Amino acid sequence: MKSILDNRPALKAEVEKIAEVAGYLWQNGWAERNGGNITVNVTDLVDDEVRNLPAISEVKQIGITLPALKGCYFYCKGTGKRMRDLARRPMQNGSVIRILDDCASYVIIADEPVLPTSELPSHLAVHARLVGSGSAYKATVHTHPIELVAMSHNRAFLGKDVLTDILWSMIPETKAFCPLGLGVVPYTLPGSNALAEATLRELEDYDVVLWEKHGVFAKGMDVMDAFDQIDVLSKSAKIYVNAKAMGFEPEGMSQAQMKEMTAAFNLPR
Ligand code: 2HA
Ligand code: ZN
Repeated sequence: MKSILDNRPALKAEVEKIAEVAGYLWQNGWAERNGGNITVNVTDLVDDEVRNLPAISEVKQIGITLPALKGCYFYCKGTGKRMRDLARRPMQNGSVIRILDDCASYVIIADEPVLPTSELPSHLAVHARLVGSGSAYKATVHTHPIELVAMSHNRAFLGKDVLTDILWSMIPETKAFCPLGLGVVPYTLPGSNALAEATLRELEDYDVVLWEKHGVFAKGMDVMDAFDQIDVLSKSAKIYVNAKAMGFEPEGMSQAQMKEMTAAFNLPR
């Protein structure tokens, strides 16, 4: 079957990266059933032929108007689709959409009319903020990492940067590779505008945001970068959980050792 990926190595490589990450999300146990979402801004990877491709869906309303996204193209996981299926067949479990000139609607252009994720408005709102601010970030990932979600059930962890400090102190790499830490959004209905708004606010200060009792939402330069940041935070959470399971409170690196990391790796704080 003909695919938009044929003879477009850059776009094909990007979609293959998305499929690879979808496999990691499933293998990690973070993506039960249709859990989680991936959207990637692929505007820079499409050519004039793609820009002229006809729509293969009717015009769909986004639900919000996002002027920054006029004429942009996104790969989006399909609504109700499973990460474990997307890992093997990305163009049958996701699709490429074009944002129309009214900036409030879109059409699907390839490969099949797979309807995008129900979280499309919140993902696109984040992309609009990124494009509008001239950011090089192109990918957003939402998933359900077990230990991080478990930690969000403890109210004592939900204060500003309480979890950031615990997770950074479990292993030096976490601070180096997730240098902004972990933002927290109090429990909010999935798919709601309120959740999108709160996520946008936290993403001003963080690359990864924990949705209380639900999951994480990350932005990254590409889908692998977003995944890596979630993965290092999850690793720290696993170390914390393992220490607790052995029956003790983990000591954590000292404040002096954390400061030493900041200086040695030239970290923001
Ligand atoms: O799309 O995980 O929170 C599936 C989800 C929504
Ligand atoms: Zn979710």
